[in-house]
Amino acid sequence: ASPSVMIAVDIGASSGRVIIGRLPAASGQAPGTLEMEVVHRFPNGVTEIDGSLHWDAEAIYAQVKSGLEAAAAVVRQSGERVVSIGIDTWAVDYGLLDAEGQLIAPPHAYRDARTDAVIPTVHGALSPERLYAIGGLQFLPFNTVYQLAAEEDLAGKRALMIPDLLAYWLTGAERTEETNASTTALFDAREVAWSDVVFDAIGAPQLFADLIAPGETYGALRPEVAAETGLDPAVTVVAVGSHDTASAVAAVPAGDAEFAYVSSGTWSLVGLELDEPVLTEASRAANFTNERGVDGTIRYLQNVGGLWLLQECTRTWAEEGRGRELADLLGAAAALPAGGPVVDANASGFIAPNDMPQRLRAAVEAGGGELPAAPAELGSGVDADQAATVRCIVDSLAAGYAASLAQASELAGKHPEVIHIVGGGSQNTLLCQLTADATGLPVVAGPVEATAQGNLLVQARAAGLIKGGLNRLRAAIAVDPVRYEPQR
Ligand code: LFR
Repeated sequence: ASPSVMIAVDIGASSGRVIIGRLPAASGQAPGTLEMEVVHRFPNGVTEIDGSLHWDAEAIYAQVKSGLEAAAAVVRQSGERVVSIGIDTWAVDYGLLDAEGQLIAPPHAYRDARTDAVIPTVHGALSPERLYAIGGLQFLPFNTVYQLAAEEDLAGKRALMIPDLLAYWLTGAERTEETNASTTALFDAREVAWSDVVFDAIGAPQLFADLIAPGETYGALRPEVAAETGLDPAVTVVAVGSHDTASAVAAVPAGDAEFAYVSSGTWSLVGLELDEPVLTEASRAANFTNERGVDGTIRYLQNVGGLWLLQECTRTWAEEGRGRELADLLGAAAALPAGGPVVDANASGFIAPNDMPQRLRAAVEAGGGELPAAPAELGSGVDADQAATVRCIVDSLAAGYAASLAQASELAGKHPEVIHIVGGGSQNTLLCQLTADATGLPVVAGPVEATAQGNLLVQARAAGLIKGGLNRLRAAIAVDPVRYEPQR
C-alpha cells in the first residue's frame, strides 16, 4: 500500500503554512520521528474595513486550497496517499453564517476595539466571578462572549470558529472543535458543553454547531474541493487541537520531568498542563485561564504579551525608513546591560496595532523609566532607541514569563523543573536566556513549528499510525532542543 501522509493547515495572525507530515514506521518500541515538508506559505494579517479590523476569510480559504493543491502535486509524484487534513488557527474569532450557510461578512479580528463598550453590560448580566466559575477563562477584552455581545442582530444566524469555518468550506460539515470552544467563555469548563447560562445572559441564541473532539472527523472533502485541489475525494478533515495553542502544547517535547511551557509567537502563552481546571477565586483574581487541550488536558496559563510587540515595532521602524534586520536588533539589545526598564507586556494598551514604539516609550515613562531619544546612532547601524526598545520588550517578556509561572505554580500546587519554549520565540536566544535567568530554571527551546507538529500528530493517531497518549505523541516530535541554564 502507498505510504500515508497527513496535511497540516497551520495559520497564525501573521502567516499561514500548509505542511505535509510523514511518520516513518516505528523501530522496536520507539515511534518514528515526525517529518515535515512545507509546501505552501502565505502572509496573513488584519484588514481594516470602515475603521474596524477583520480577517479576509475568503482569501485565507483560497490560500488553503492553493496549499492543498501543492500538497496534492507532491503526493502525486511520490506515490503517497493523503489520509487527512487538520486545521489550526488562533482562537476566539468566528464567522457568522446566514440561513443559507453563506458567510455574512468578513469575520471581526480580535484586536478590534468594538468590545470595549459592551464589557460592562456583559458583566452586569453575569459577574466576572460567575463567568469564571463557568468557563474558567482569563479576562481578555476579545473573548468571544464580548464579541458576540457586540453583534447587532443574531437571530437566524449561525457561527463557526475560524478553523471550523475552513473545515466547513472544505467538507460541508458544521462542527465546533472543543479546544477552541473552550476559549469562547460561552463554554462550561467542567461540563465540556456550551453554557446556556452564558448565552442567556448576553441575550444571544446558542448559535454554534455541535462539539467535535480532536481526533474525530468532520467529514470527507466536498467533491468540488477534491476536483479543485486534485486531492482524492476520500480525504477527510480531522479535528485536531484547532486552537493553535492546544496543538503547540501537544507538541511540547516534555519528558518525565514536571514542566512548564511558553508557546511563544505573536502571543506568549505561559503556563502548565493540568488534569483538572482551577476555578478558584484566587485563580480568577490572578487572571489565569483554563483552556482545554488535546486529550482533555487543561492548559492552565496566562496570555503574556508576545512577539507582537516586536513585530509591530519593526513594522513601524520600516515605515519610518529605519527598518533593521531582526538579528541586528536582537544583537544590539543583547549587548545592553541587564536591569533596564520593563513594562507589563500584557497591558491592554498594547493590543491594537500601530505606533508601538511610542506606546512602549510612554509605558516606560509612566513607570518612571526612560528610553533613549530617537534616533541616536549606535556603531552597529541600529539606533540606540531601537536597541533599548527591543531590550525592554525582551526583558519585559522574560519578566512576565517568570511572574506568570511563579503564580501558576503556586495556584496549581506544581513545581516545574524545566521550562519548554516552543514556537517562533524558541529561536530568540536572548529571550530564552533571559527567561532562564528570570526564572532560575533551565529552558529547553524548540520545536519552532510546534503547532504544526501537534496538529499532525493528532491526525497520525487518528489514522492509526501512532498509538497511546500525549506522551507517545510527544516521543515522536522532531526537535533538536537547545538548553539554556540560568546564569544569574
Ligand atoms: C495564539 C492565540 C492565543 C489566543 C490568541 C487570540 O495564537 O491563539 O492562544 O489567546 O491567539 O486568539
